[in-house]
Amino acid sequence: MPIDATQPYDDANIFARILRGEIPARTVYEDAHALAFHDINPQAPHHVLVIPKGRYVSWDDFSSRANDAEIAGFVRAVGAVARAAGLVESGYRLLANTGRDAHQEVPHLHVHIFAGRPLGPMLA
Ligand code: DGP
Repeated sequence: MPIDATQPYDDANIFARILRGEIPARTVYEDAHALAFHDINPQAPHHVLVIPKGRYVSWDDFSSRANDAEIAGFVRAVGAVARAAGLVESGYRLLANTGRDAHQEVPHLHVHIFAGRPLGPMLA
């Protein structure tokens, strides 16, 4: 079910539980601002999710409420995850589904990294 991007943060959401170590994930990167792990239902040969450690429902919530250090740290983490996976030369796609029409399902901001094959001109 798609979520409402304006809903309050729910500490029981699945990515909050992964952050707290209550649910396992195939982690590929972690720093002070972000955690990255493989998507459970990969849509490309390489499909990783990067999430901020702060309690943000969506891209809208994050971009309006996070402080500059959190935003810079998260953006740098997304780049670092892609570089560490060796994706820069072949290329990769970033996606942050936000709210109902984008079919955001998990109410904790996540950026998808897709790579590993030609992805075509657009996902929409
Ligand atoms: P979105 O539609 O943008 O909200 O994508 C949510 C993604 O989260 C979807 O590709 C599947 C993934 N996902 C859902 N539950 C879990 C989980 O428990 N573990 C992992 N690793 N990924 C999950």
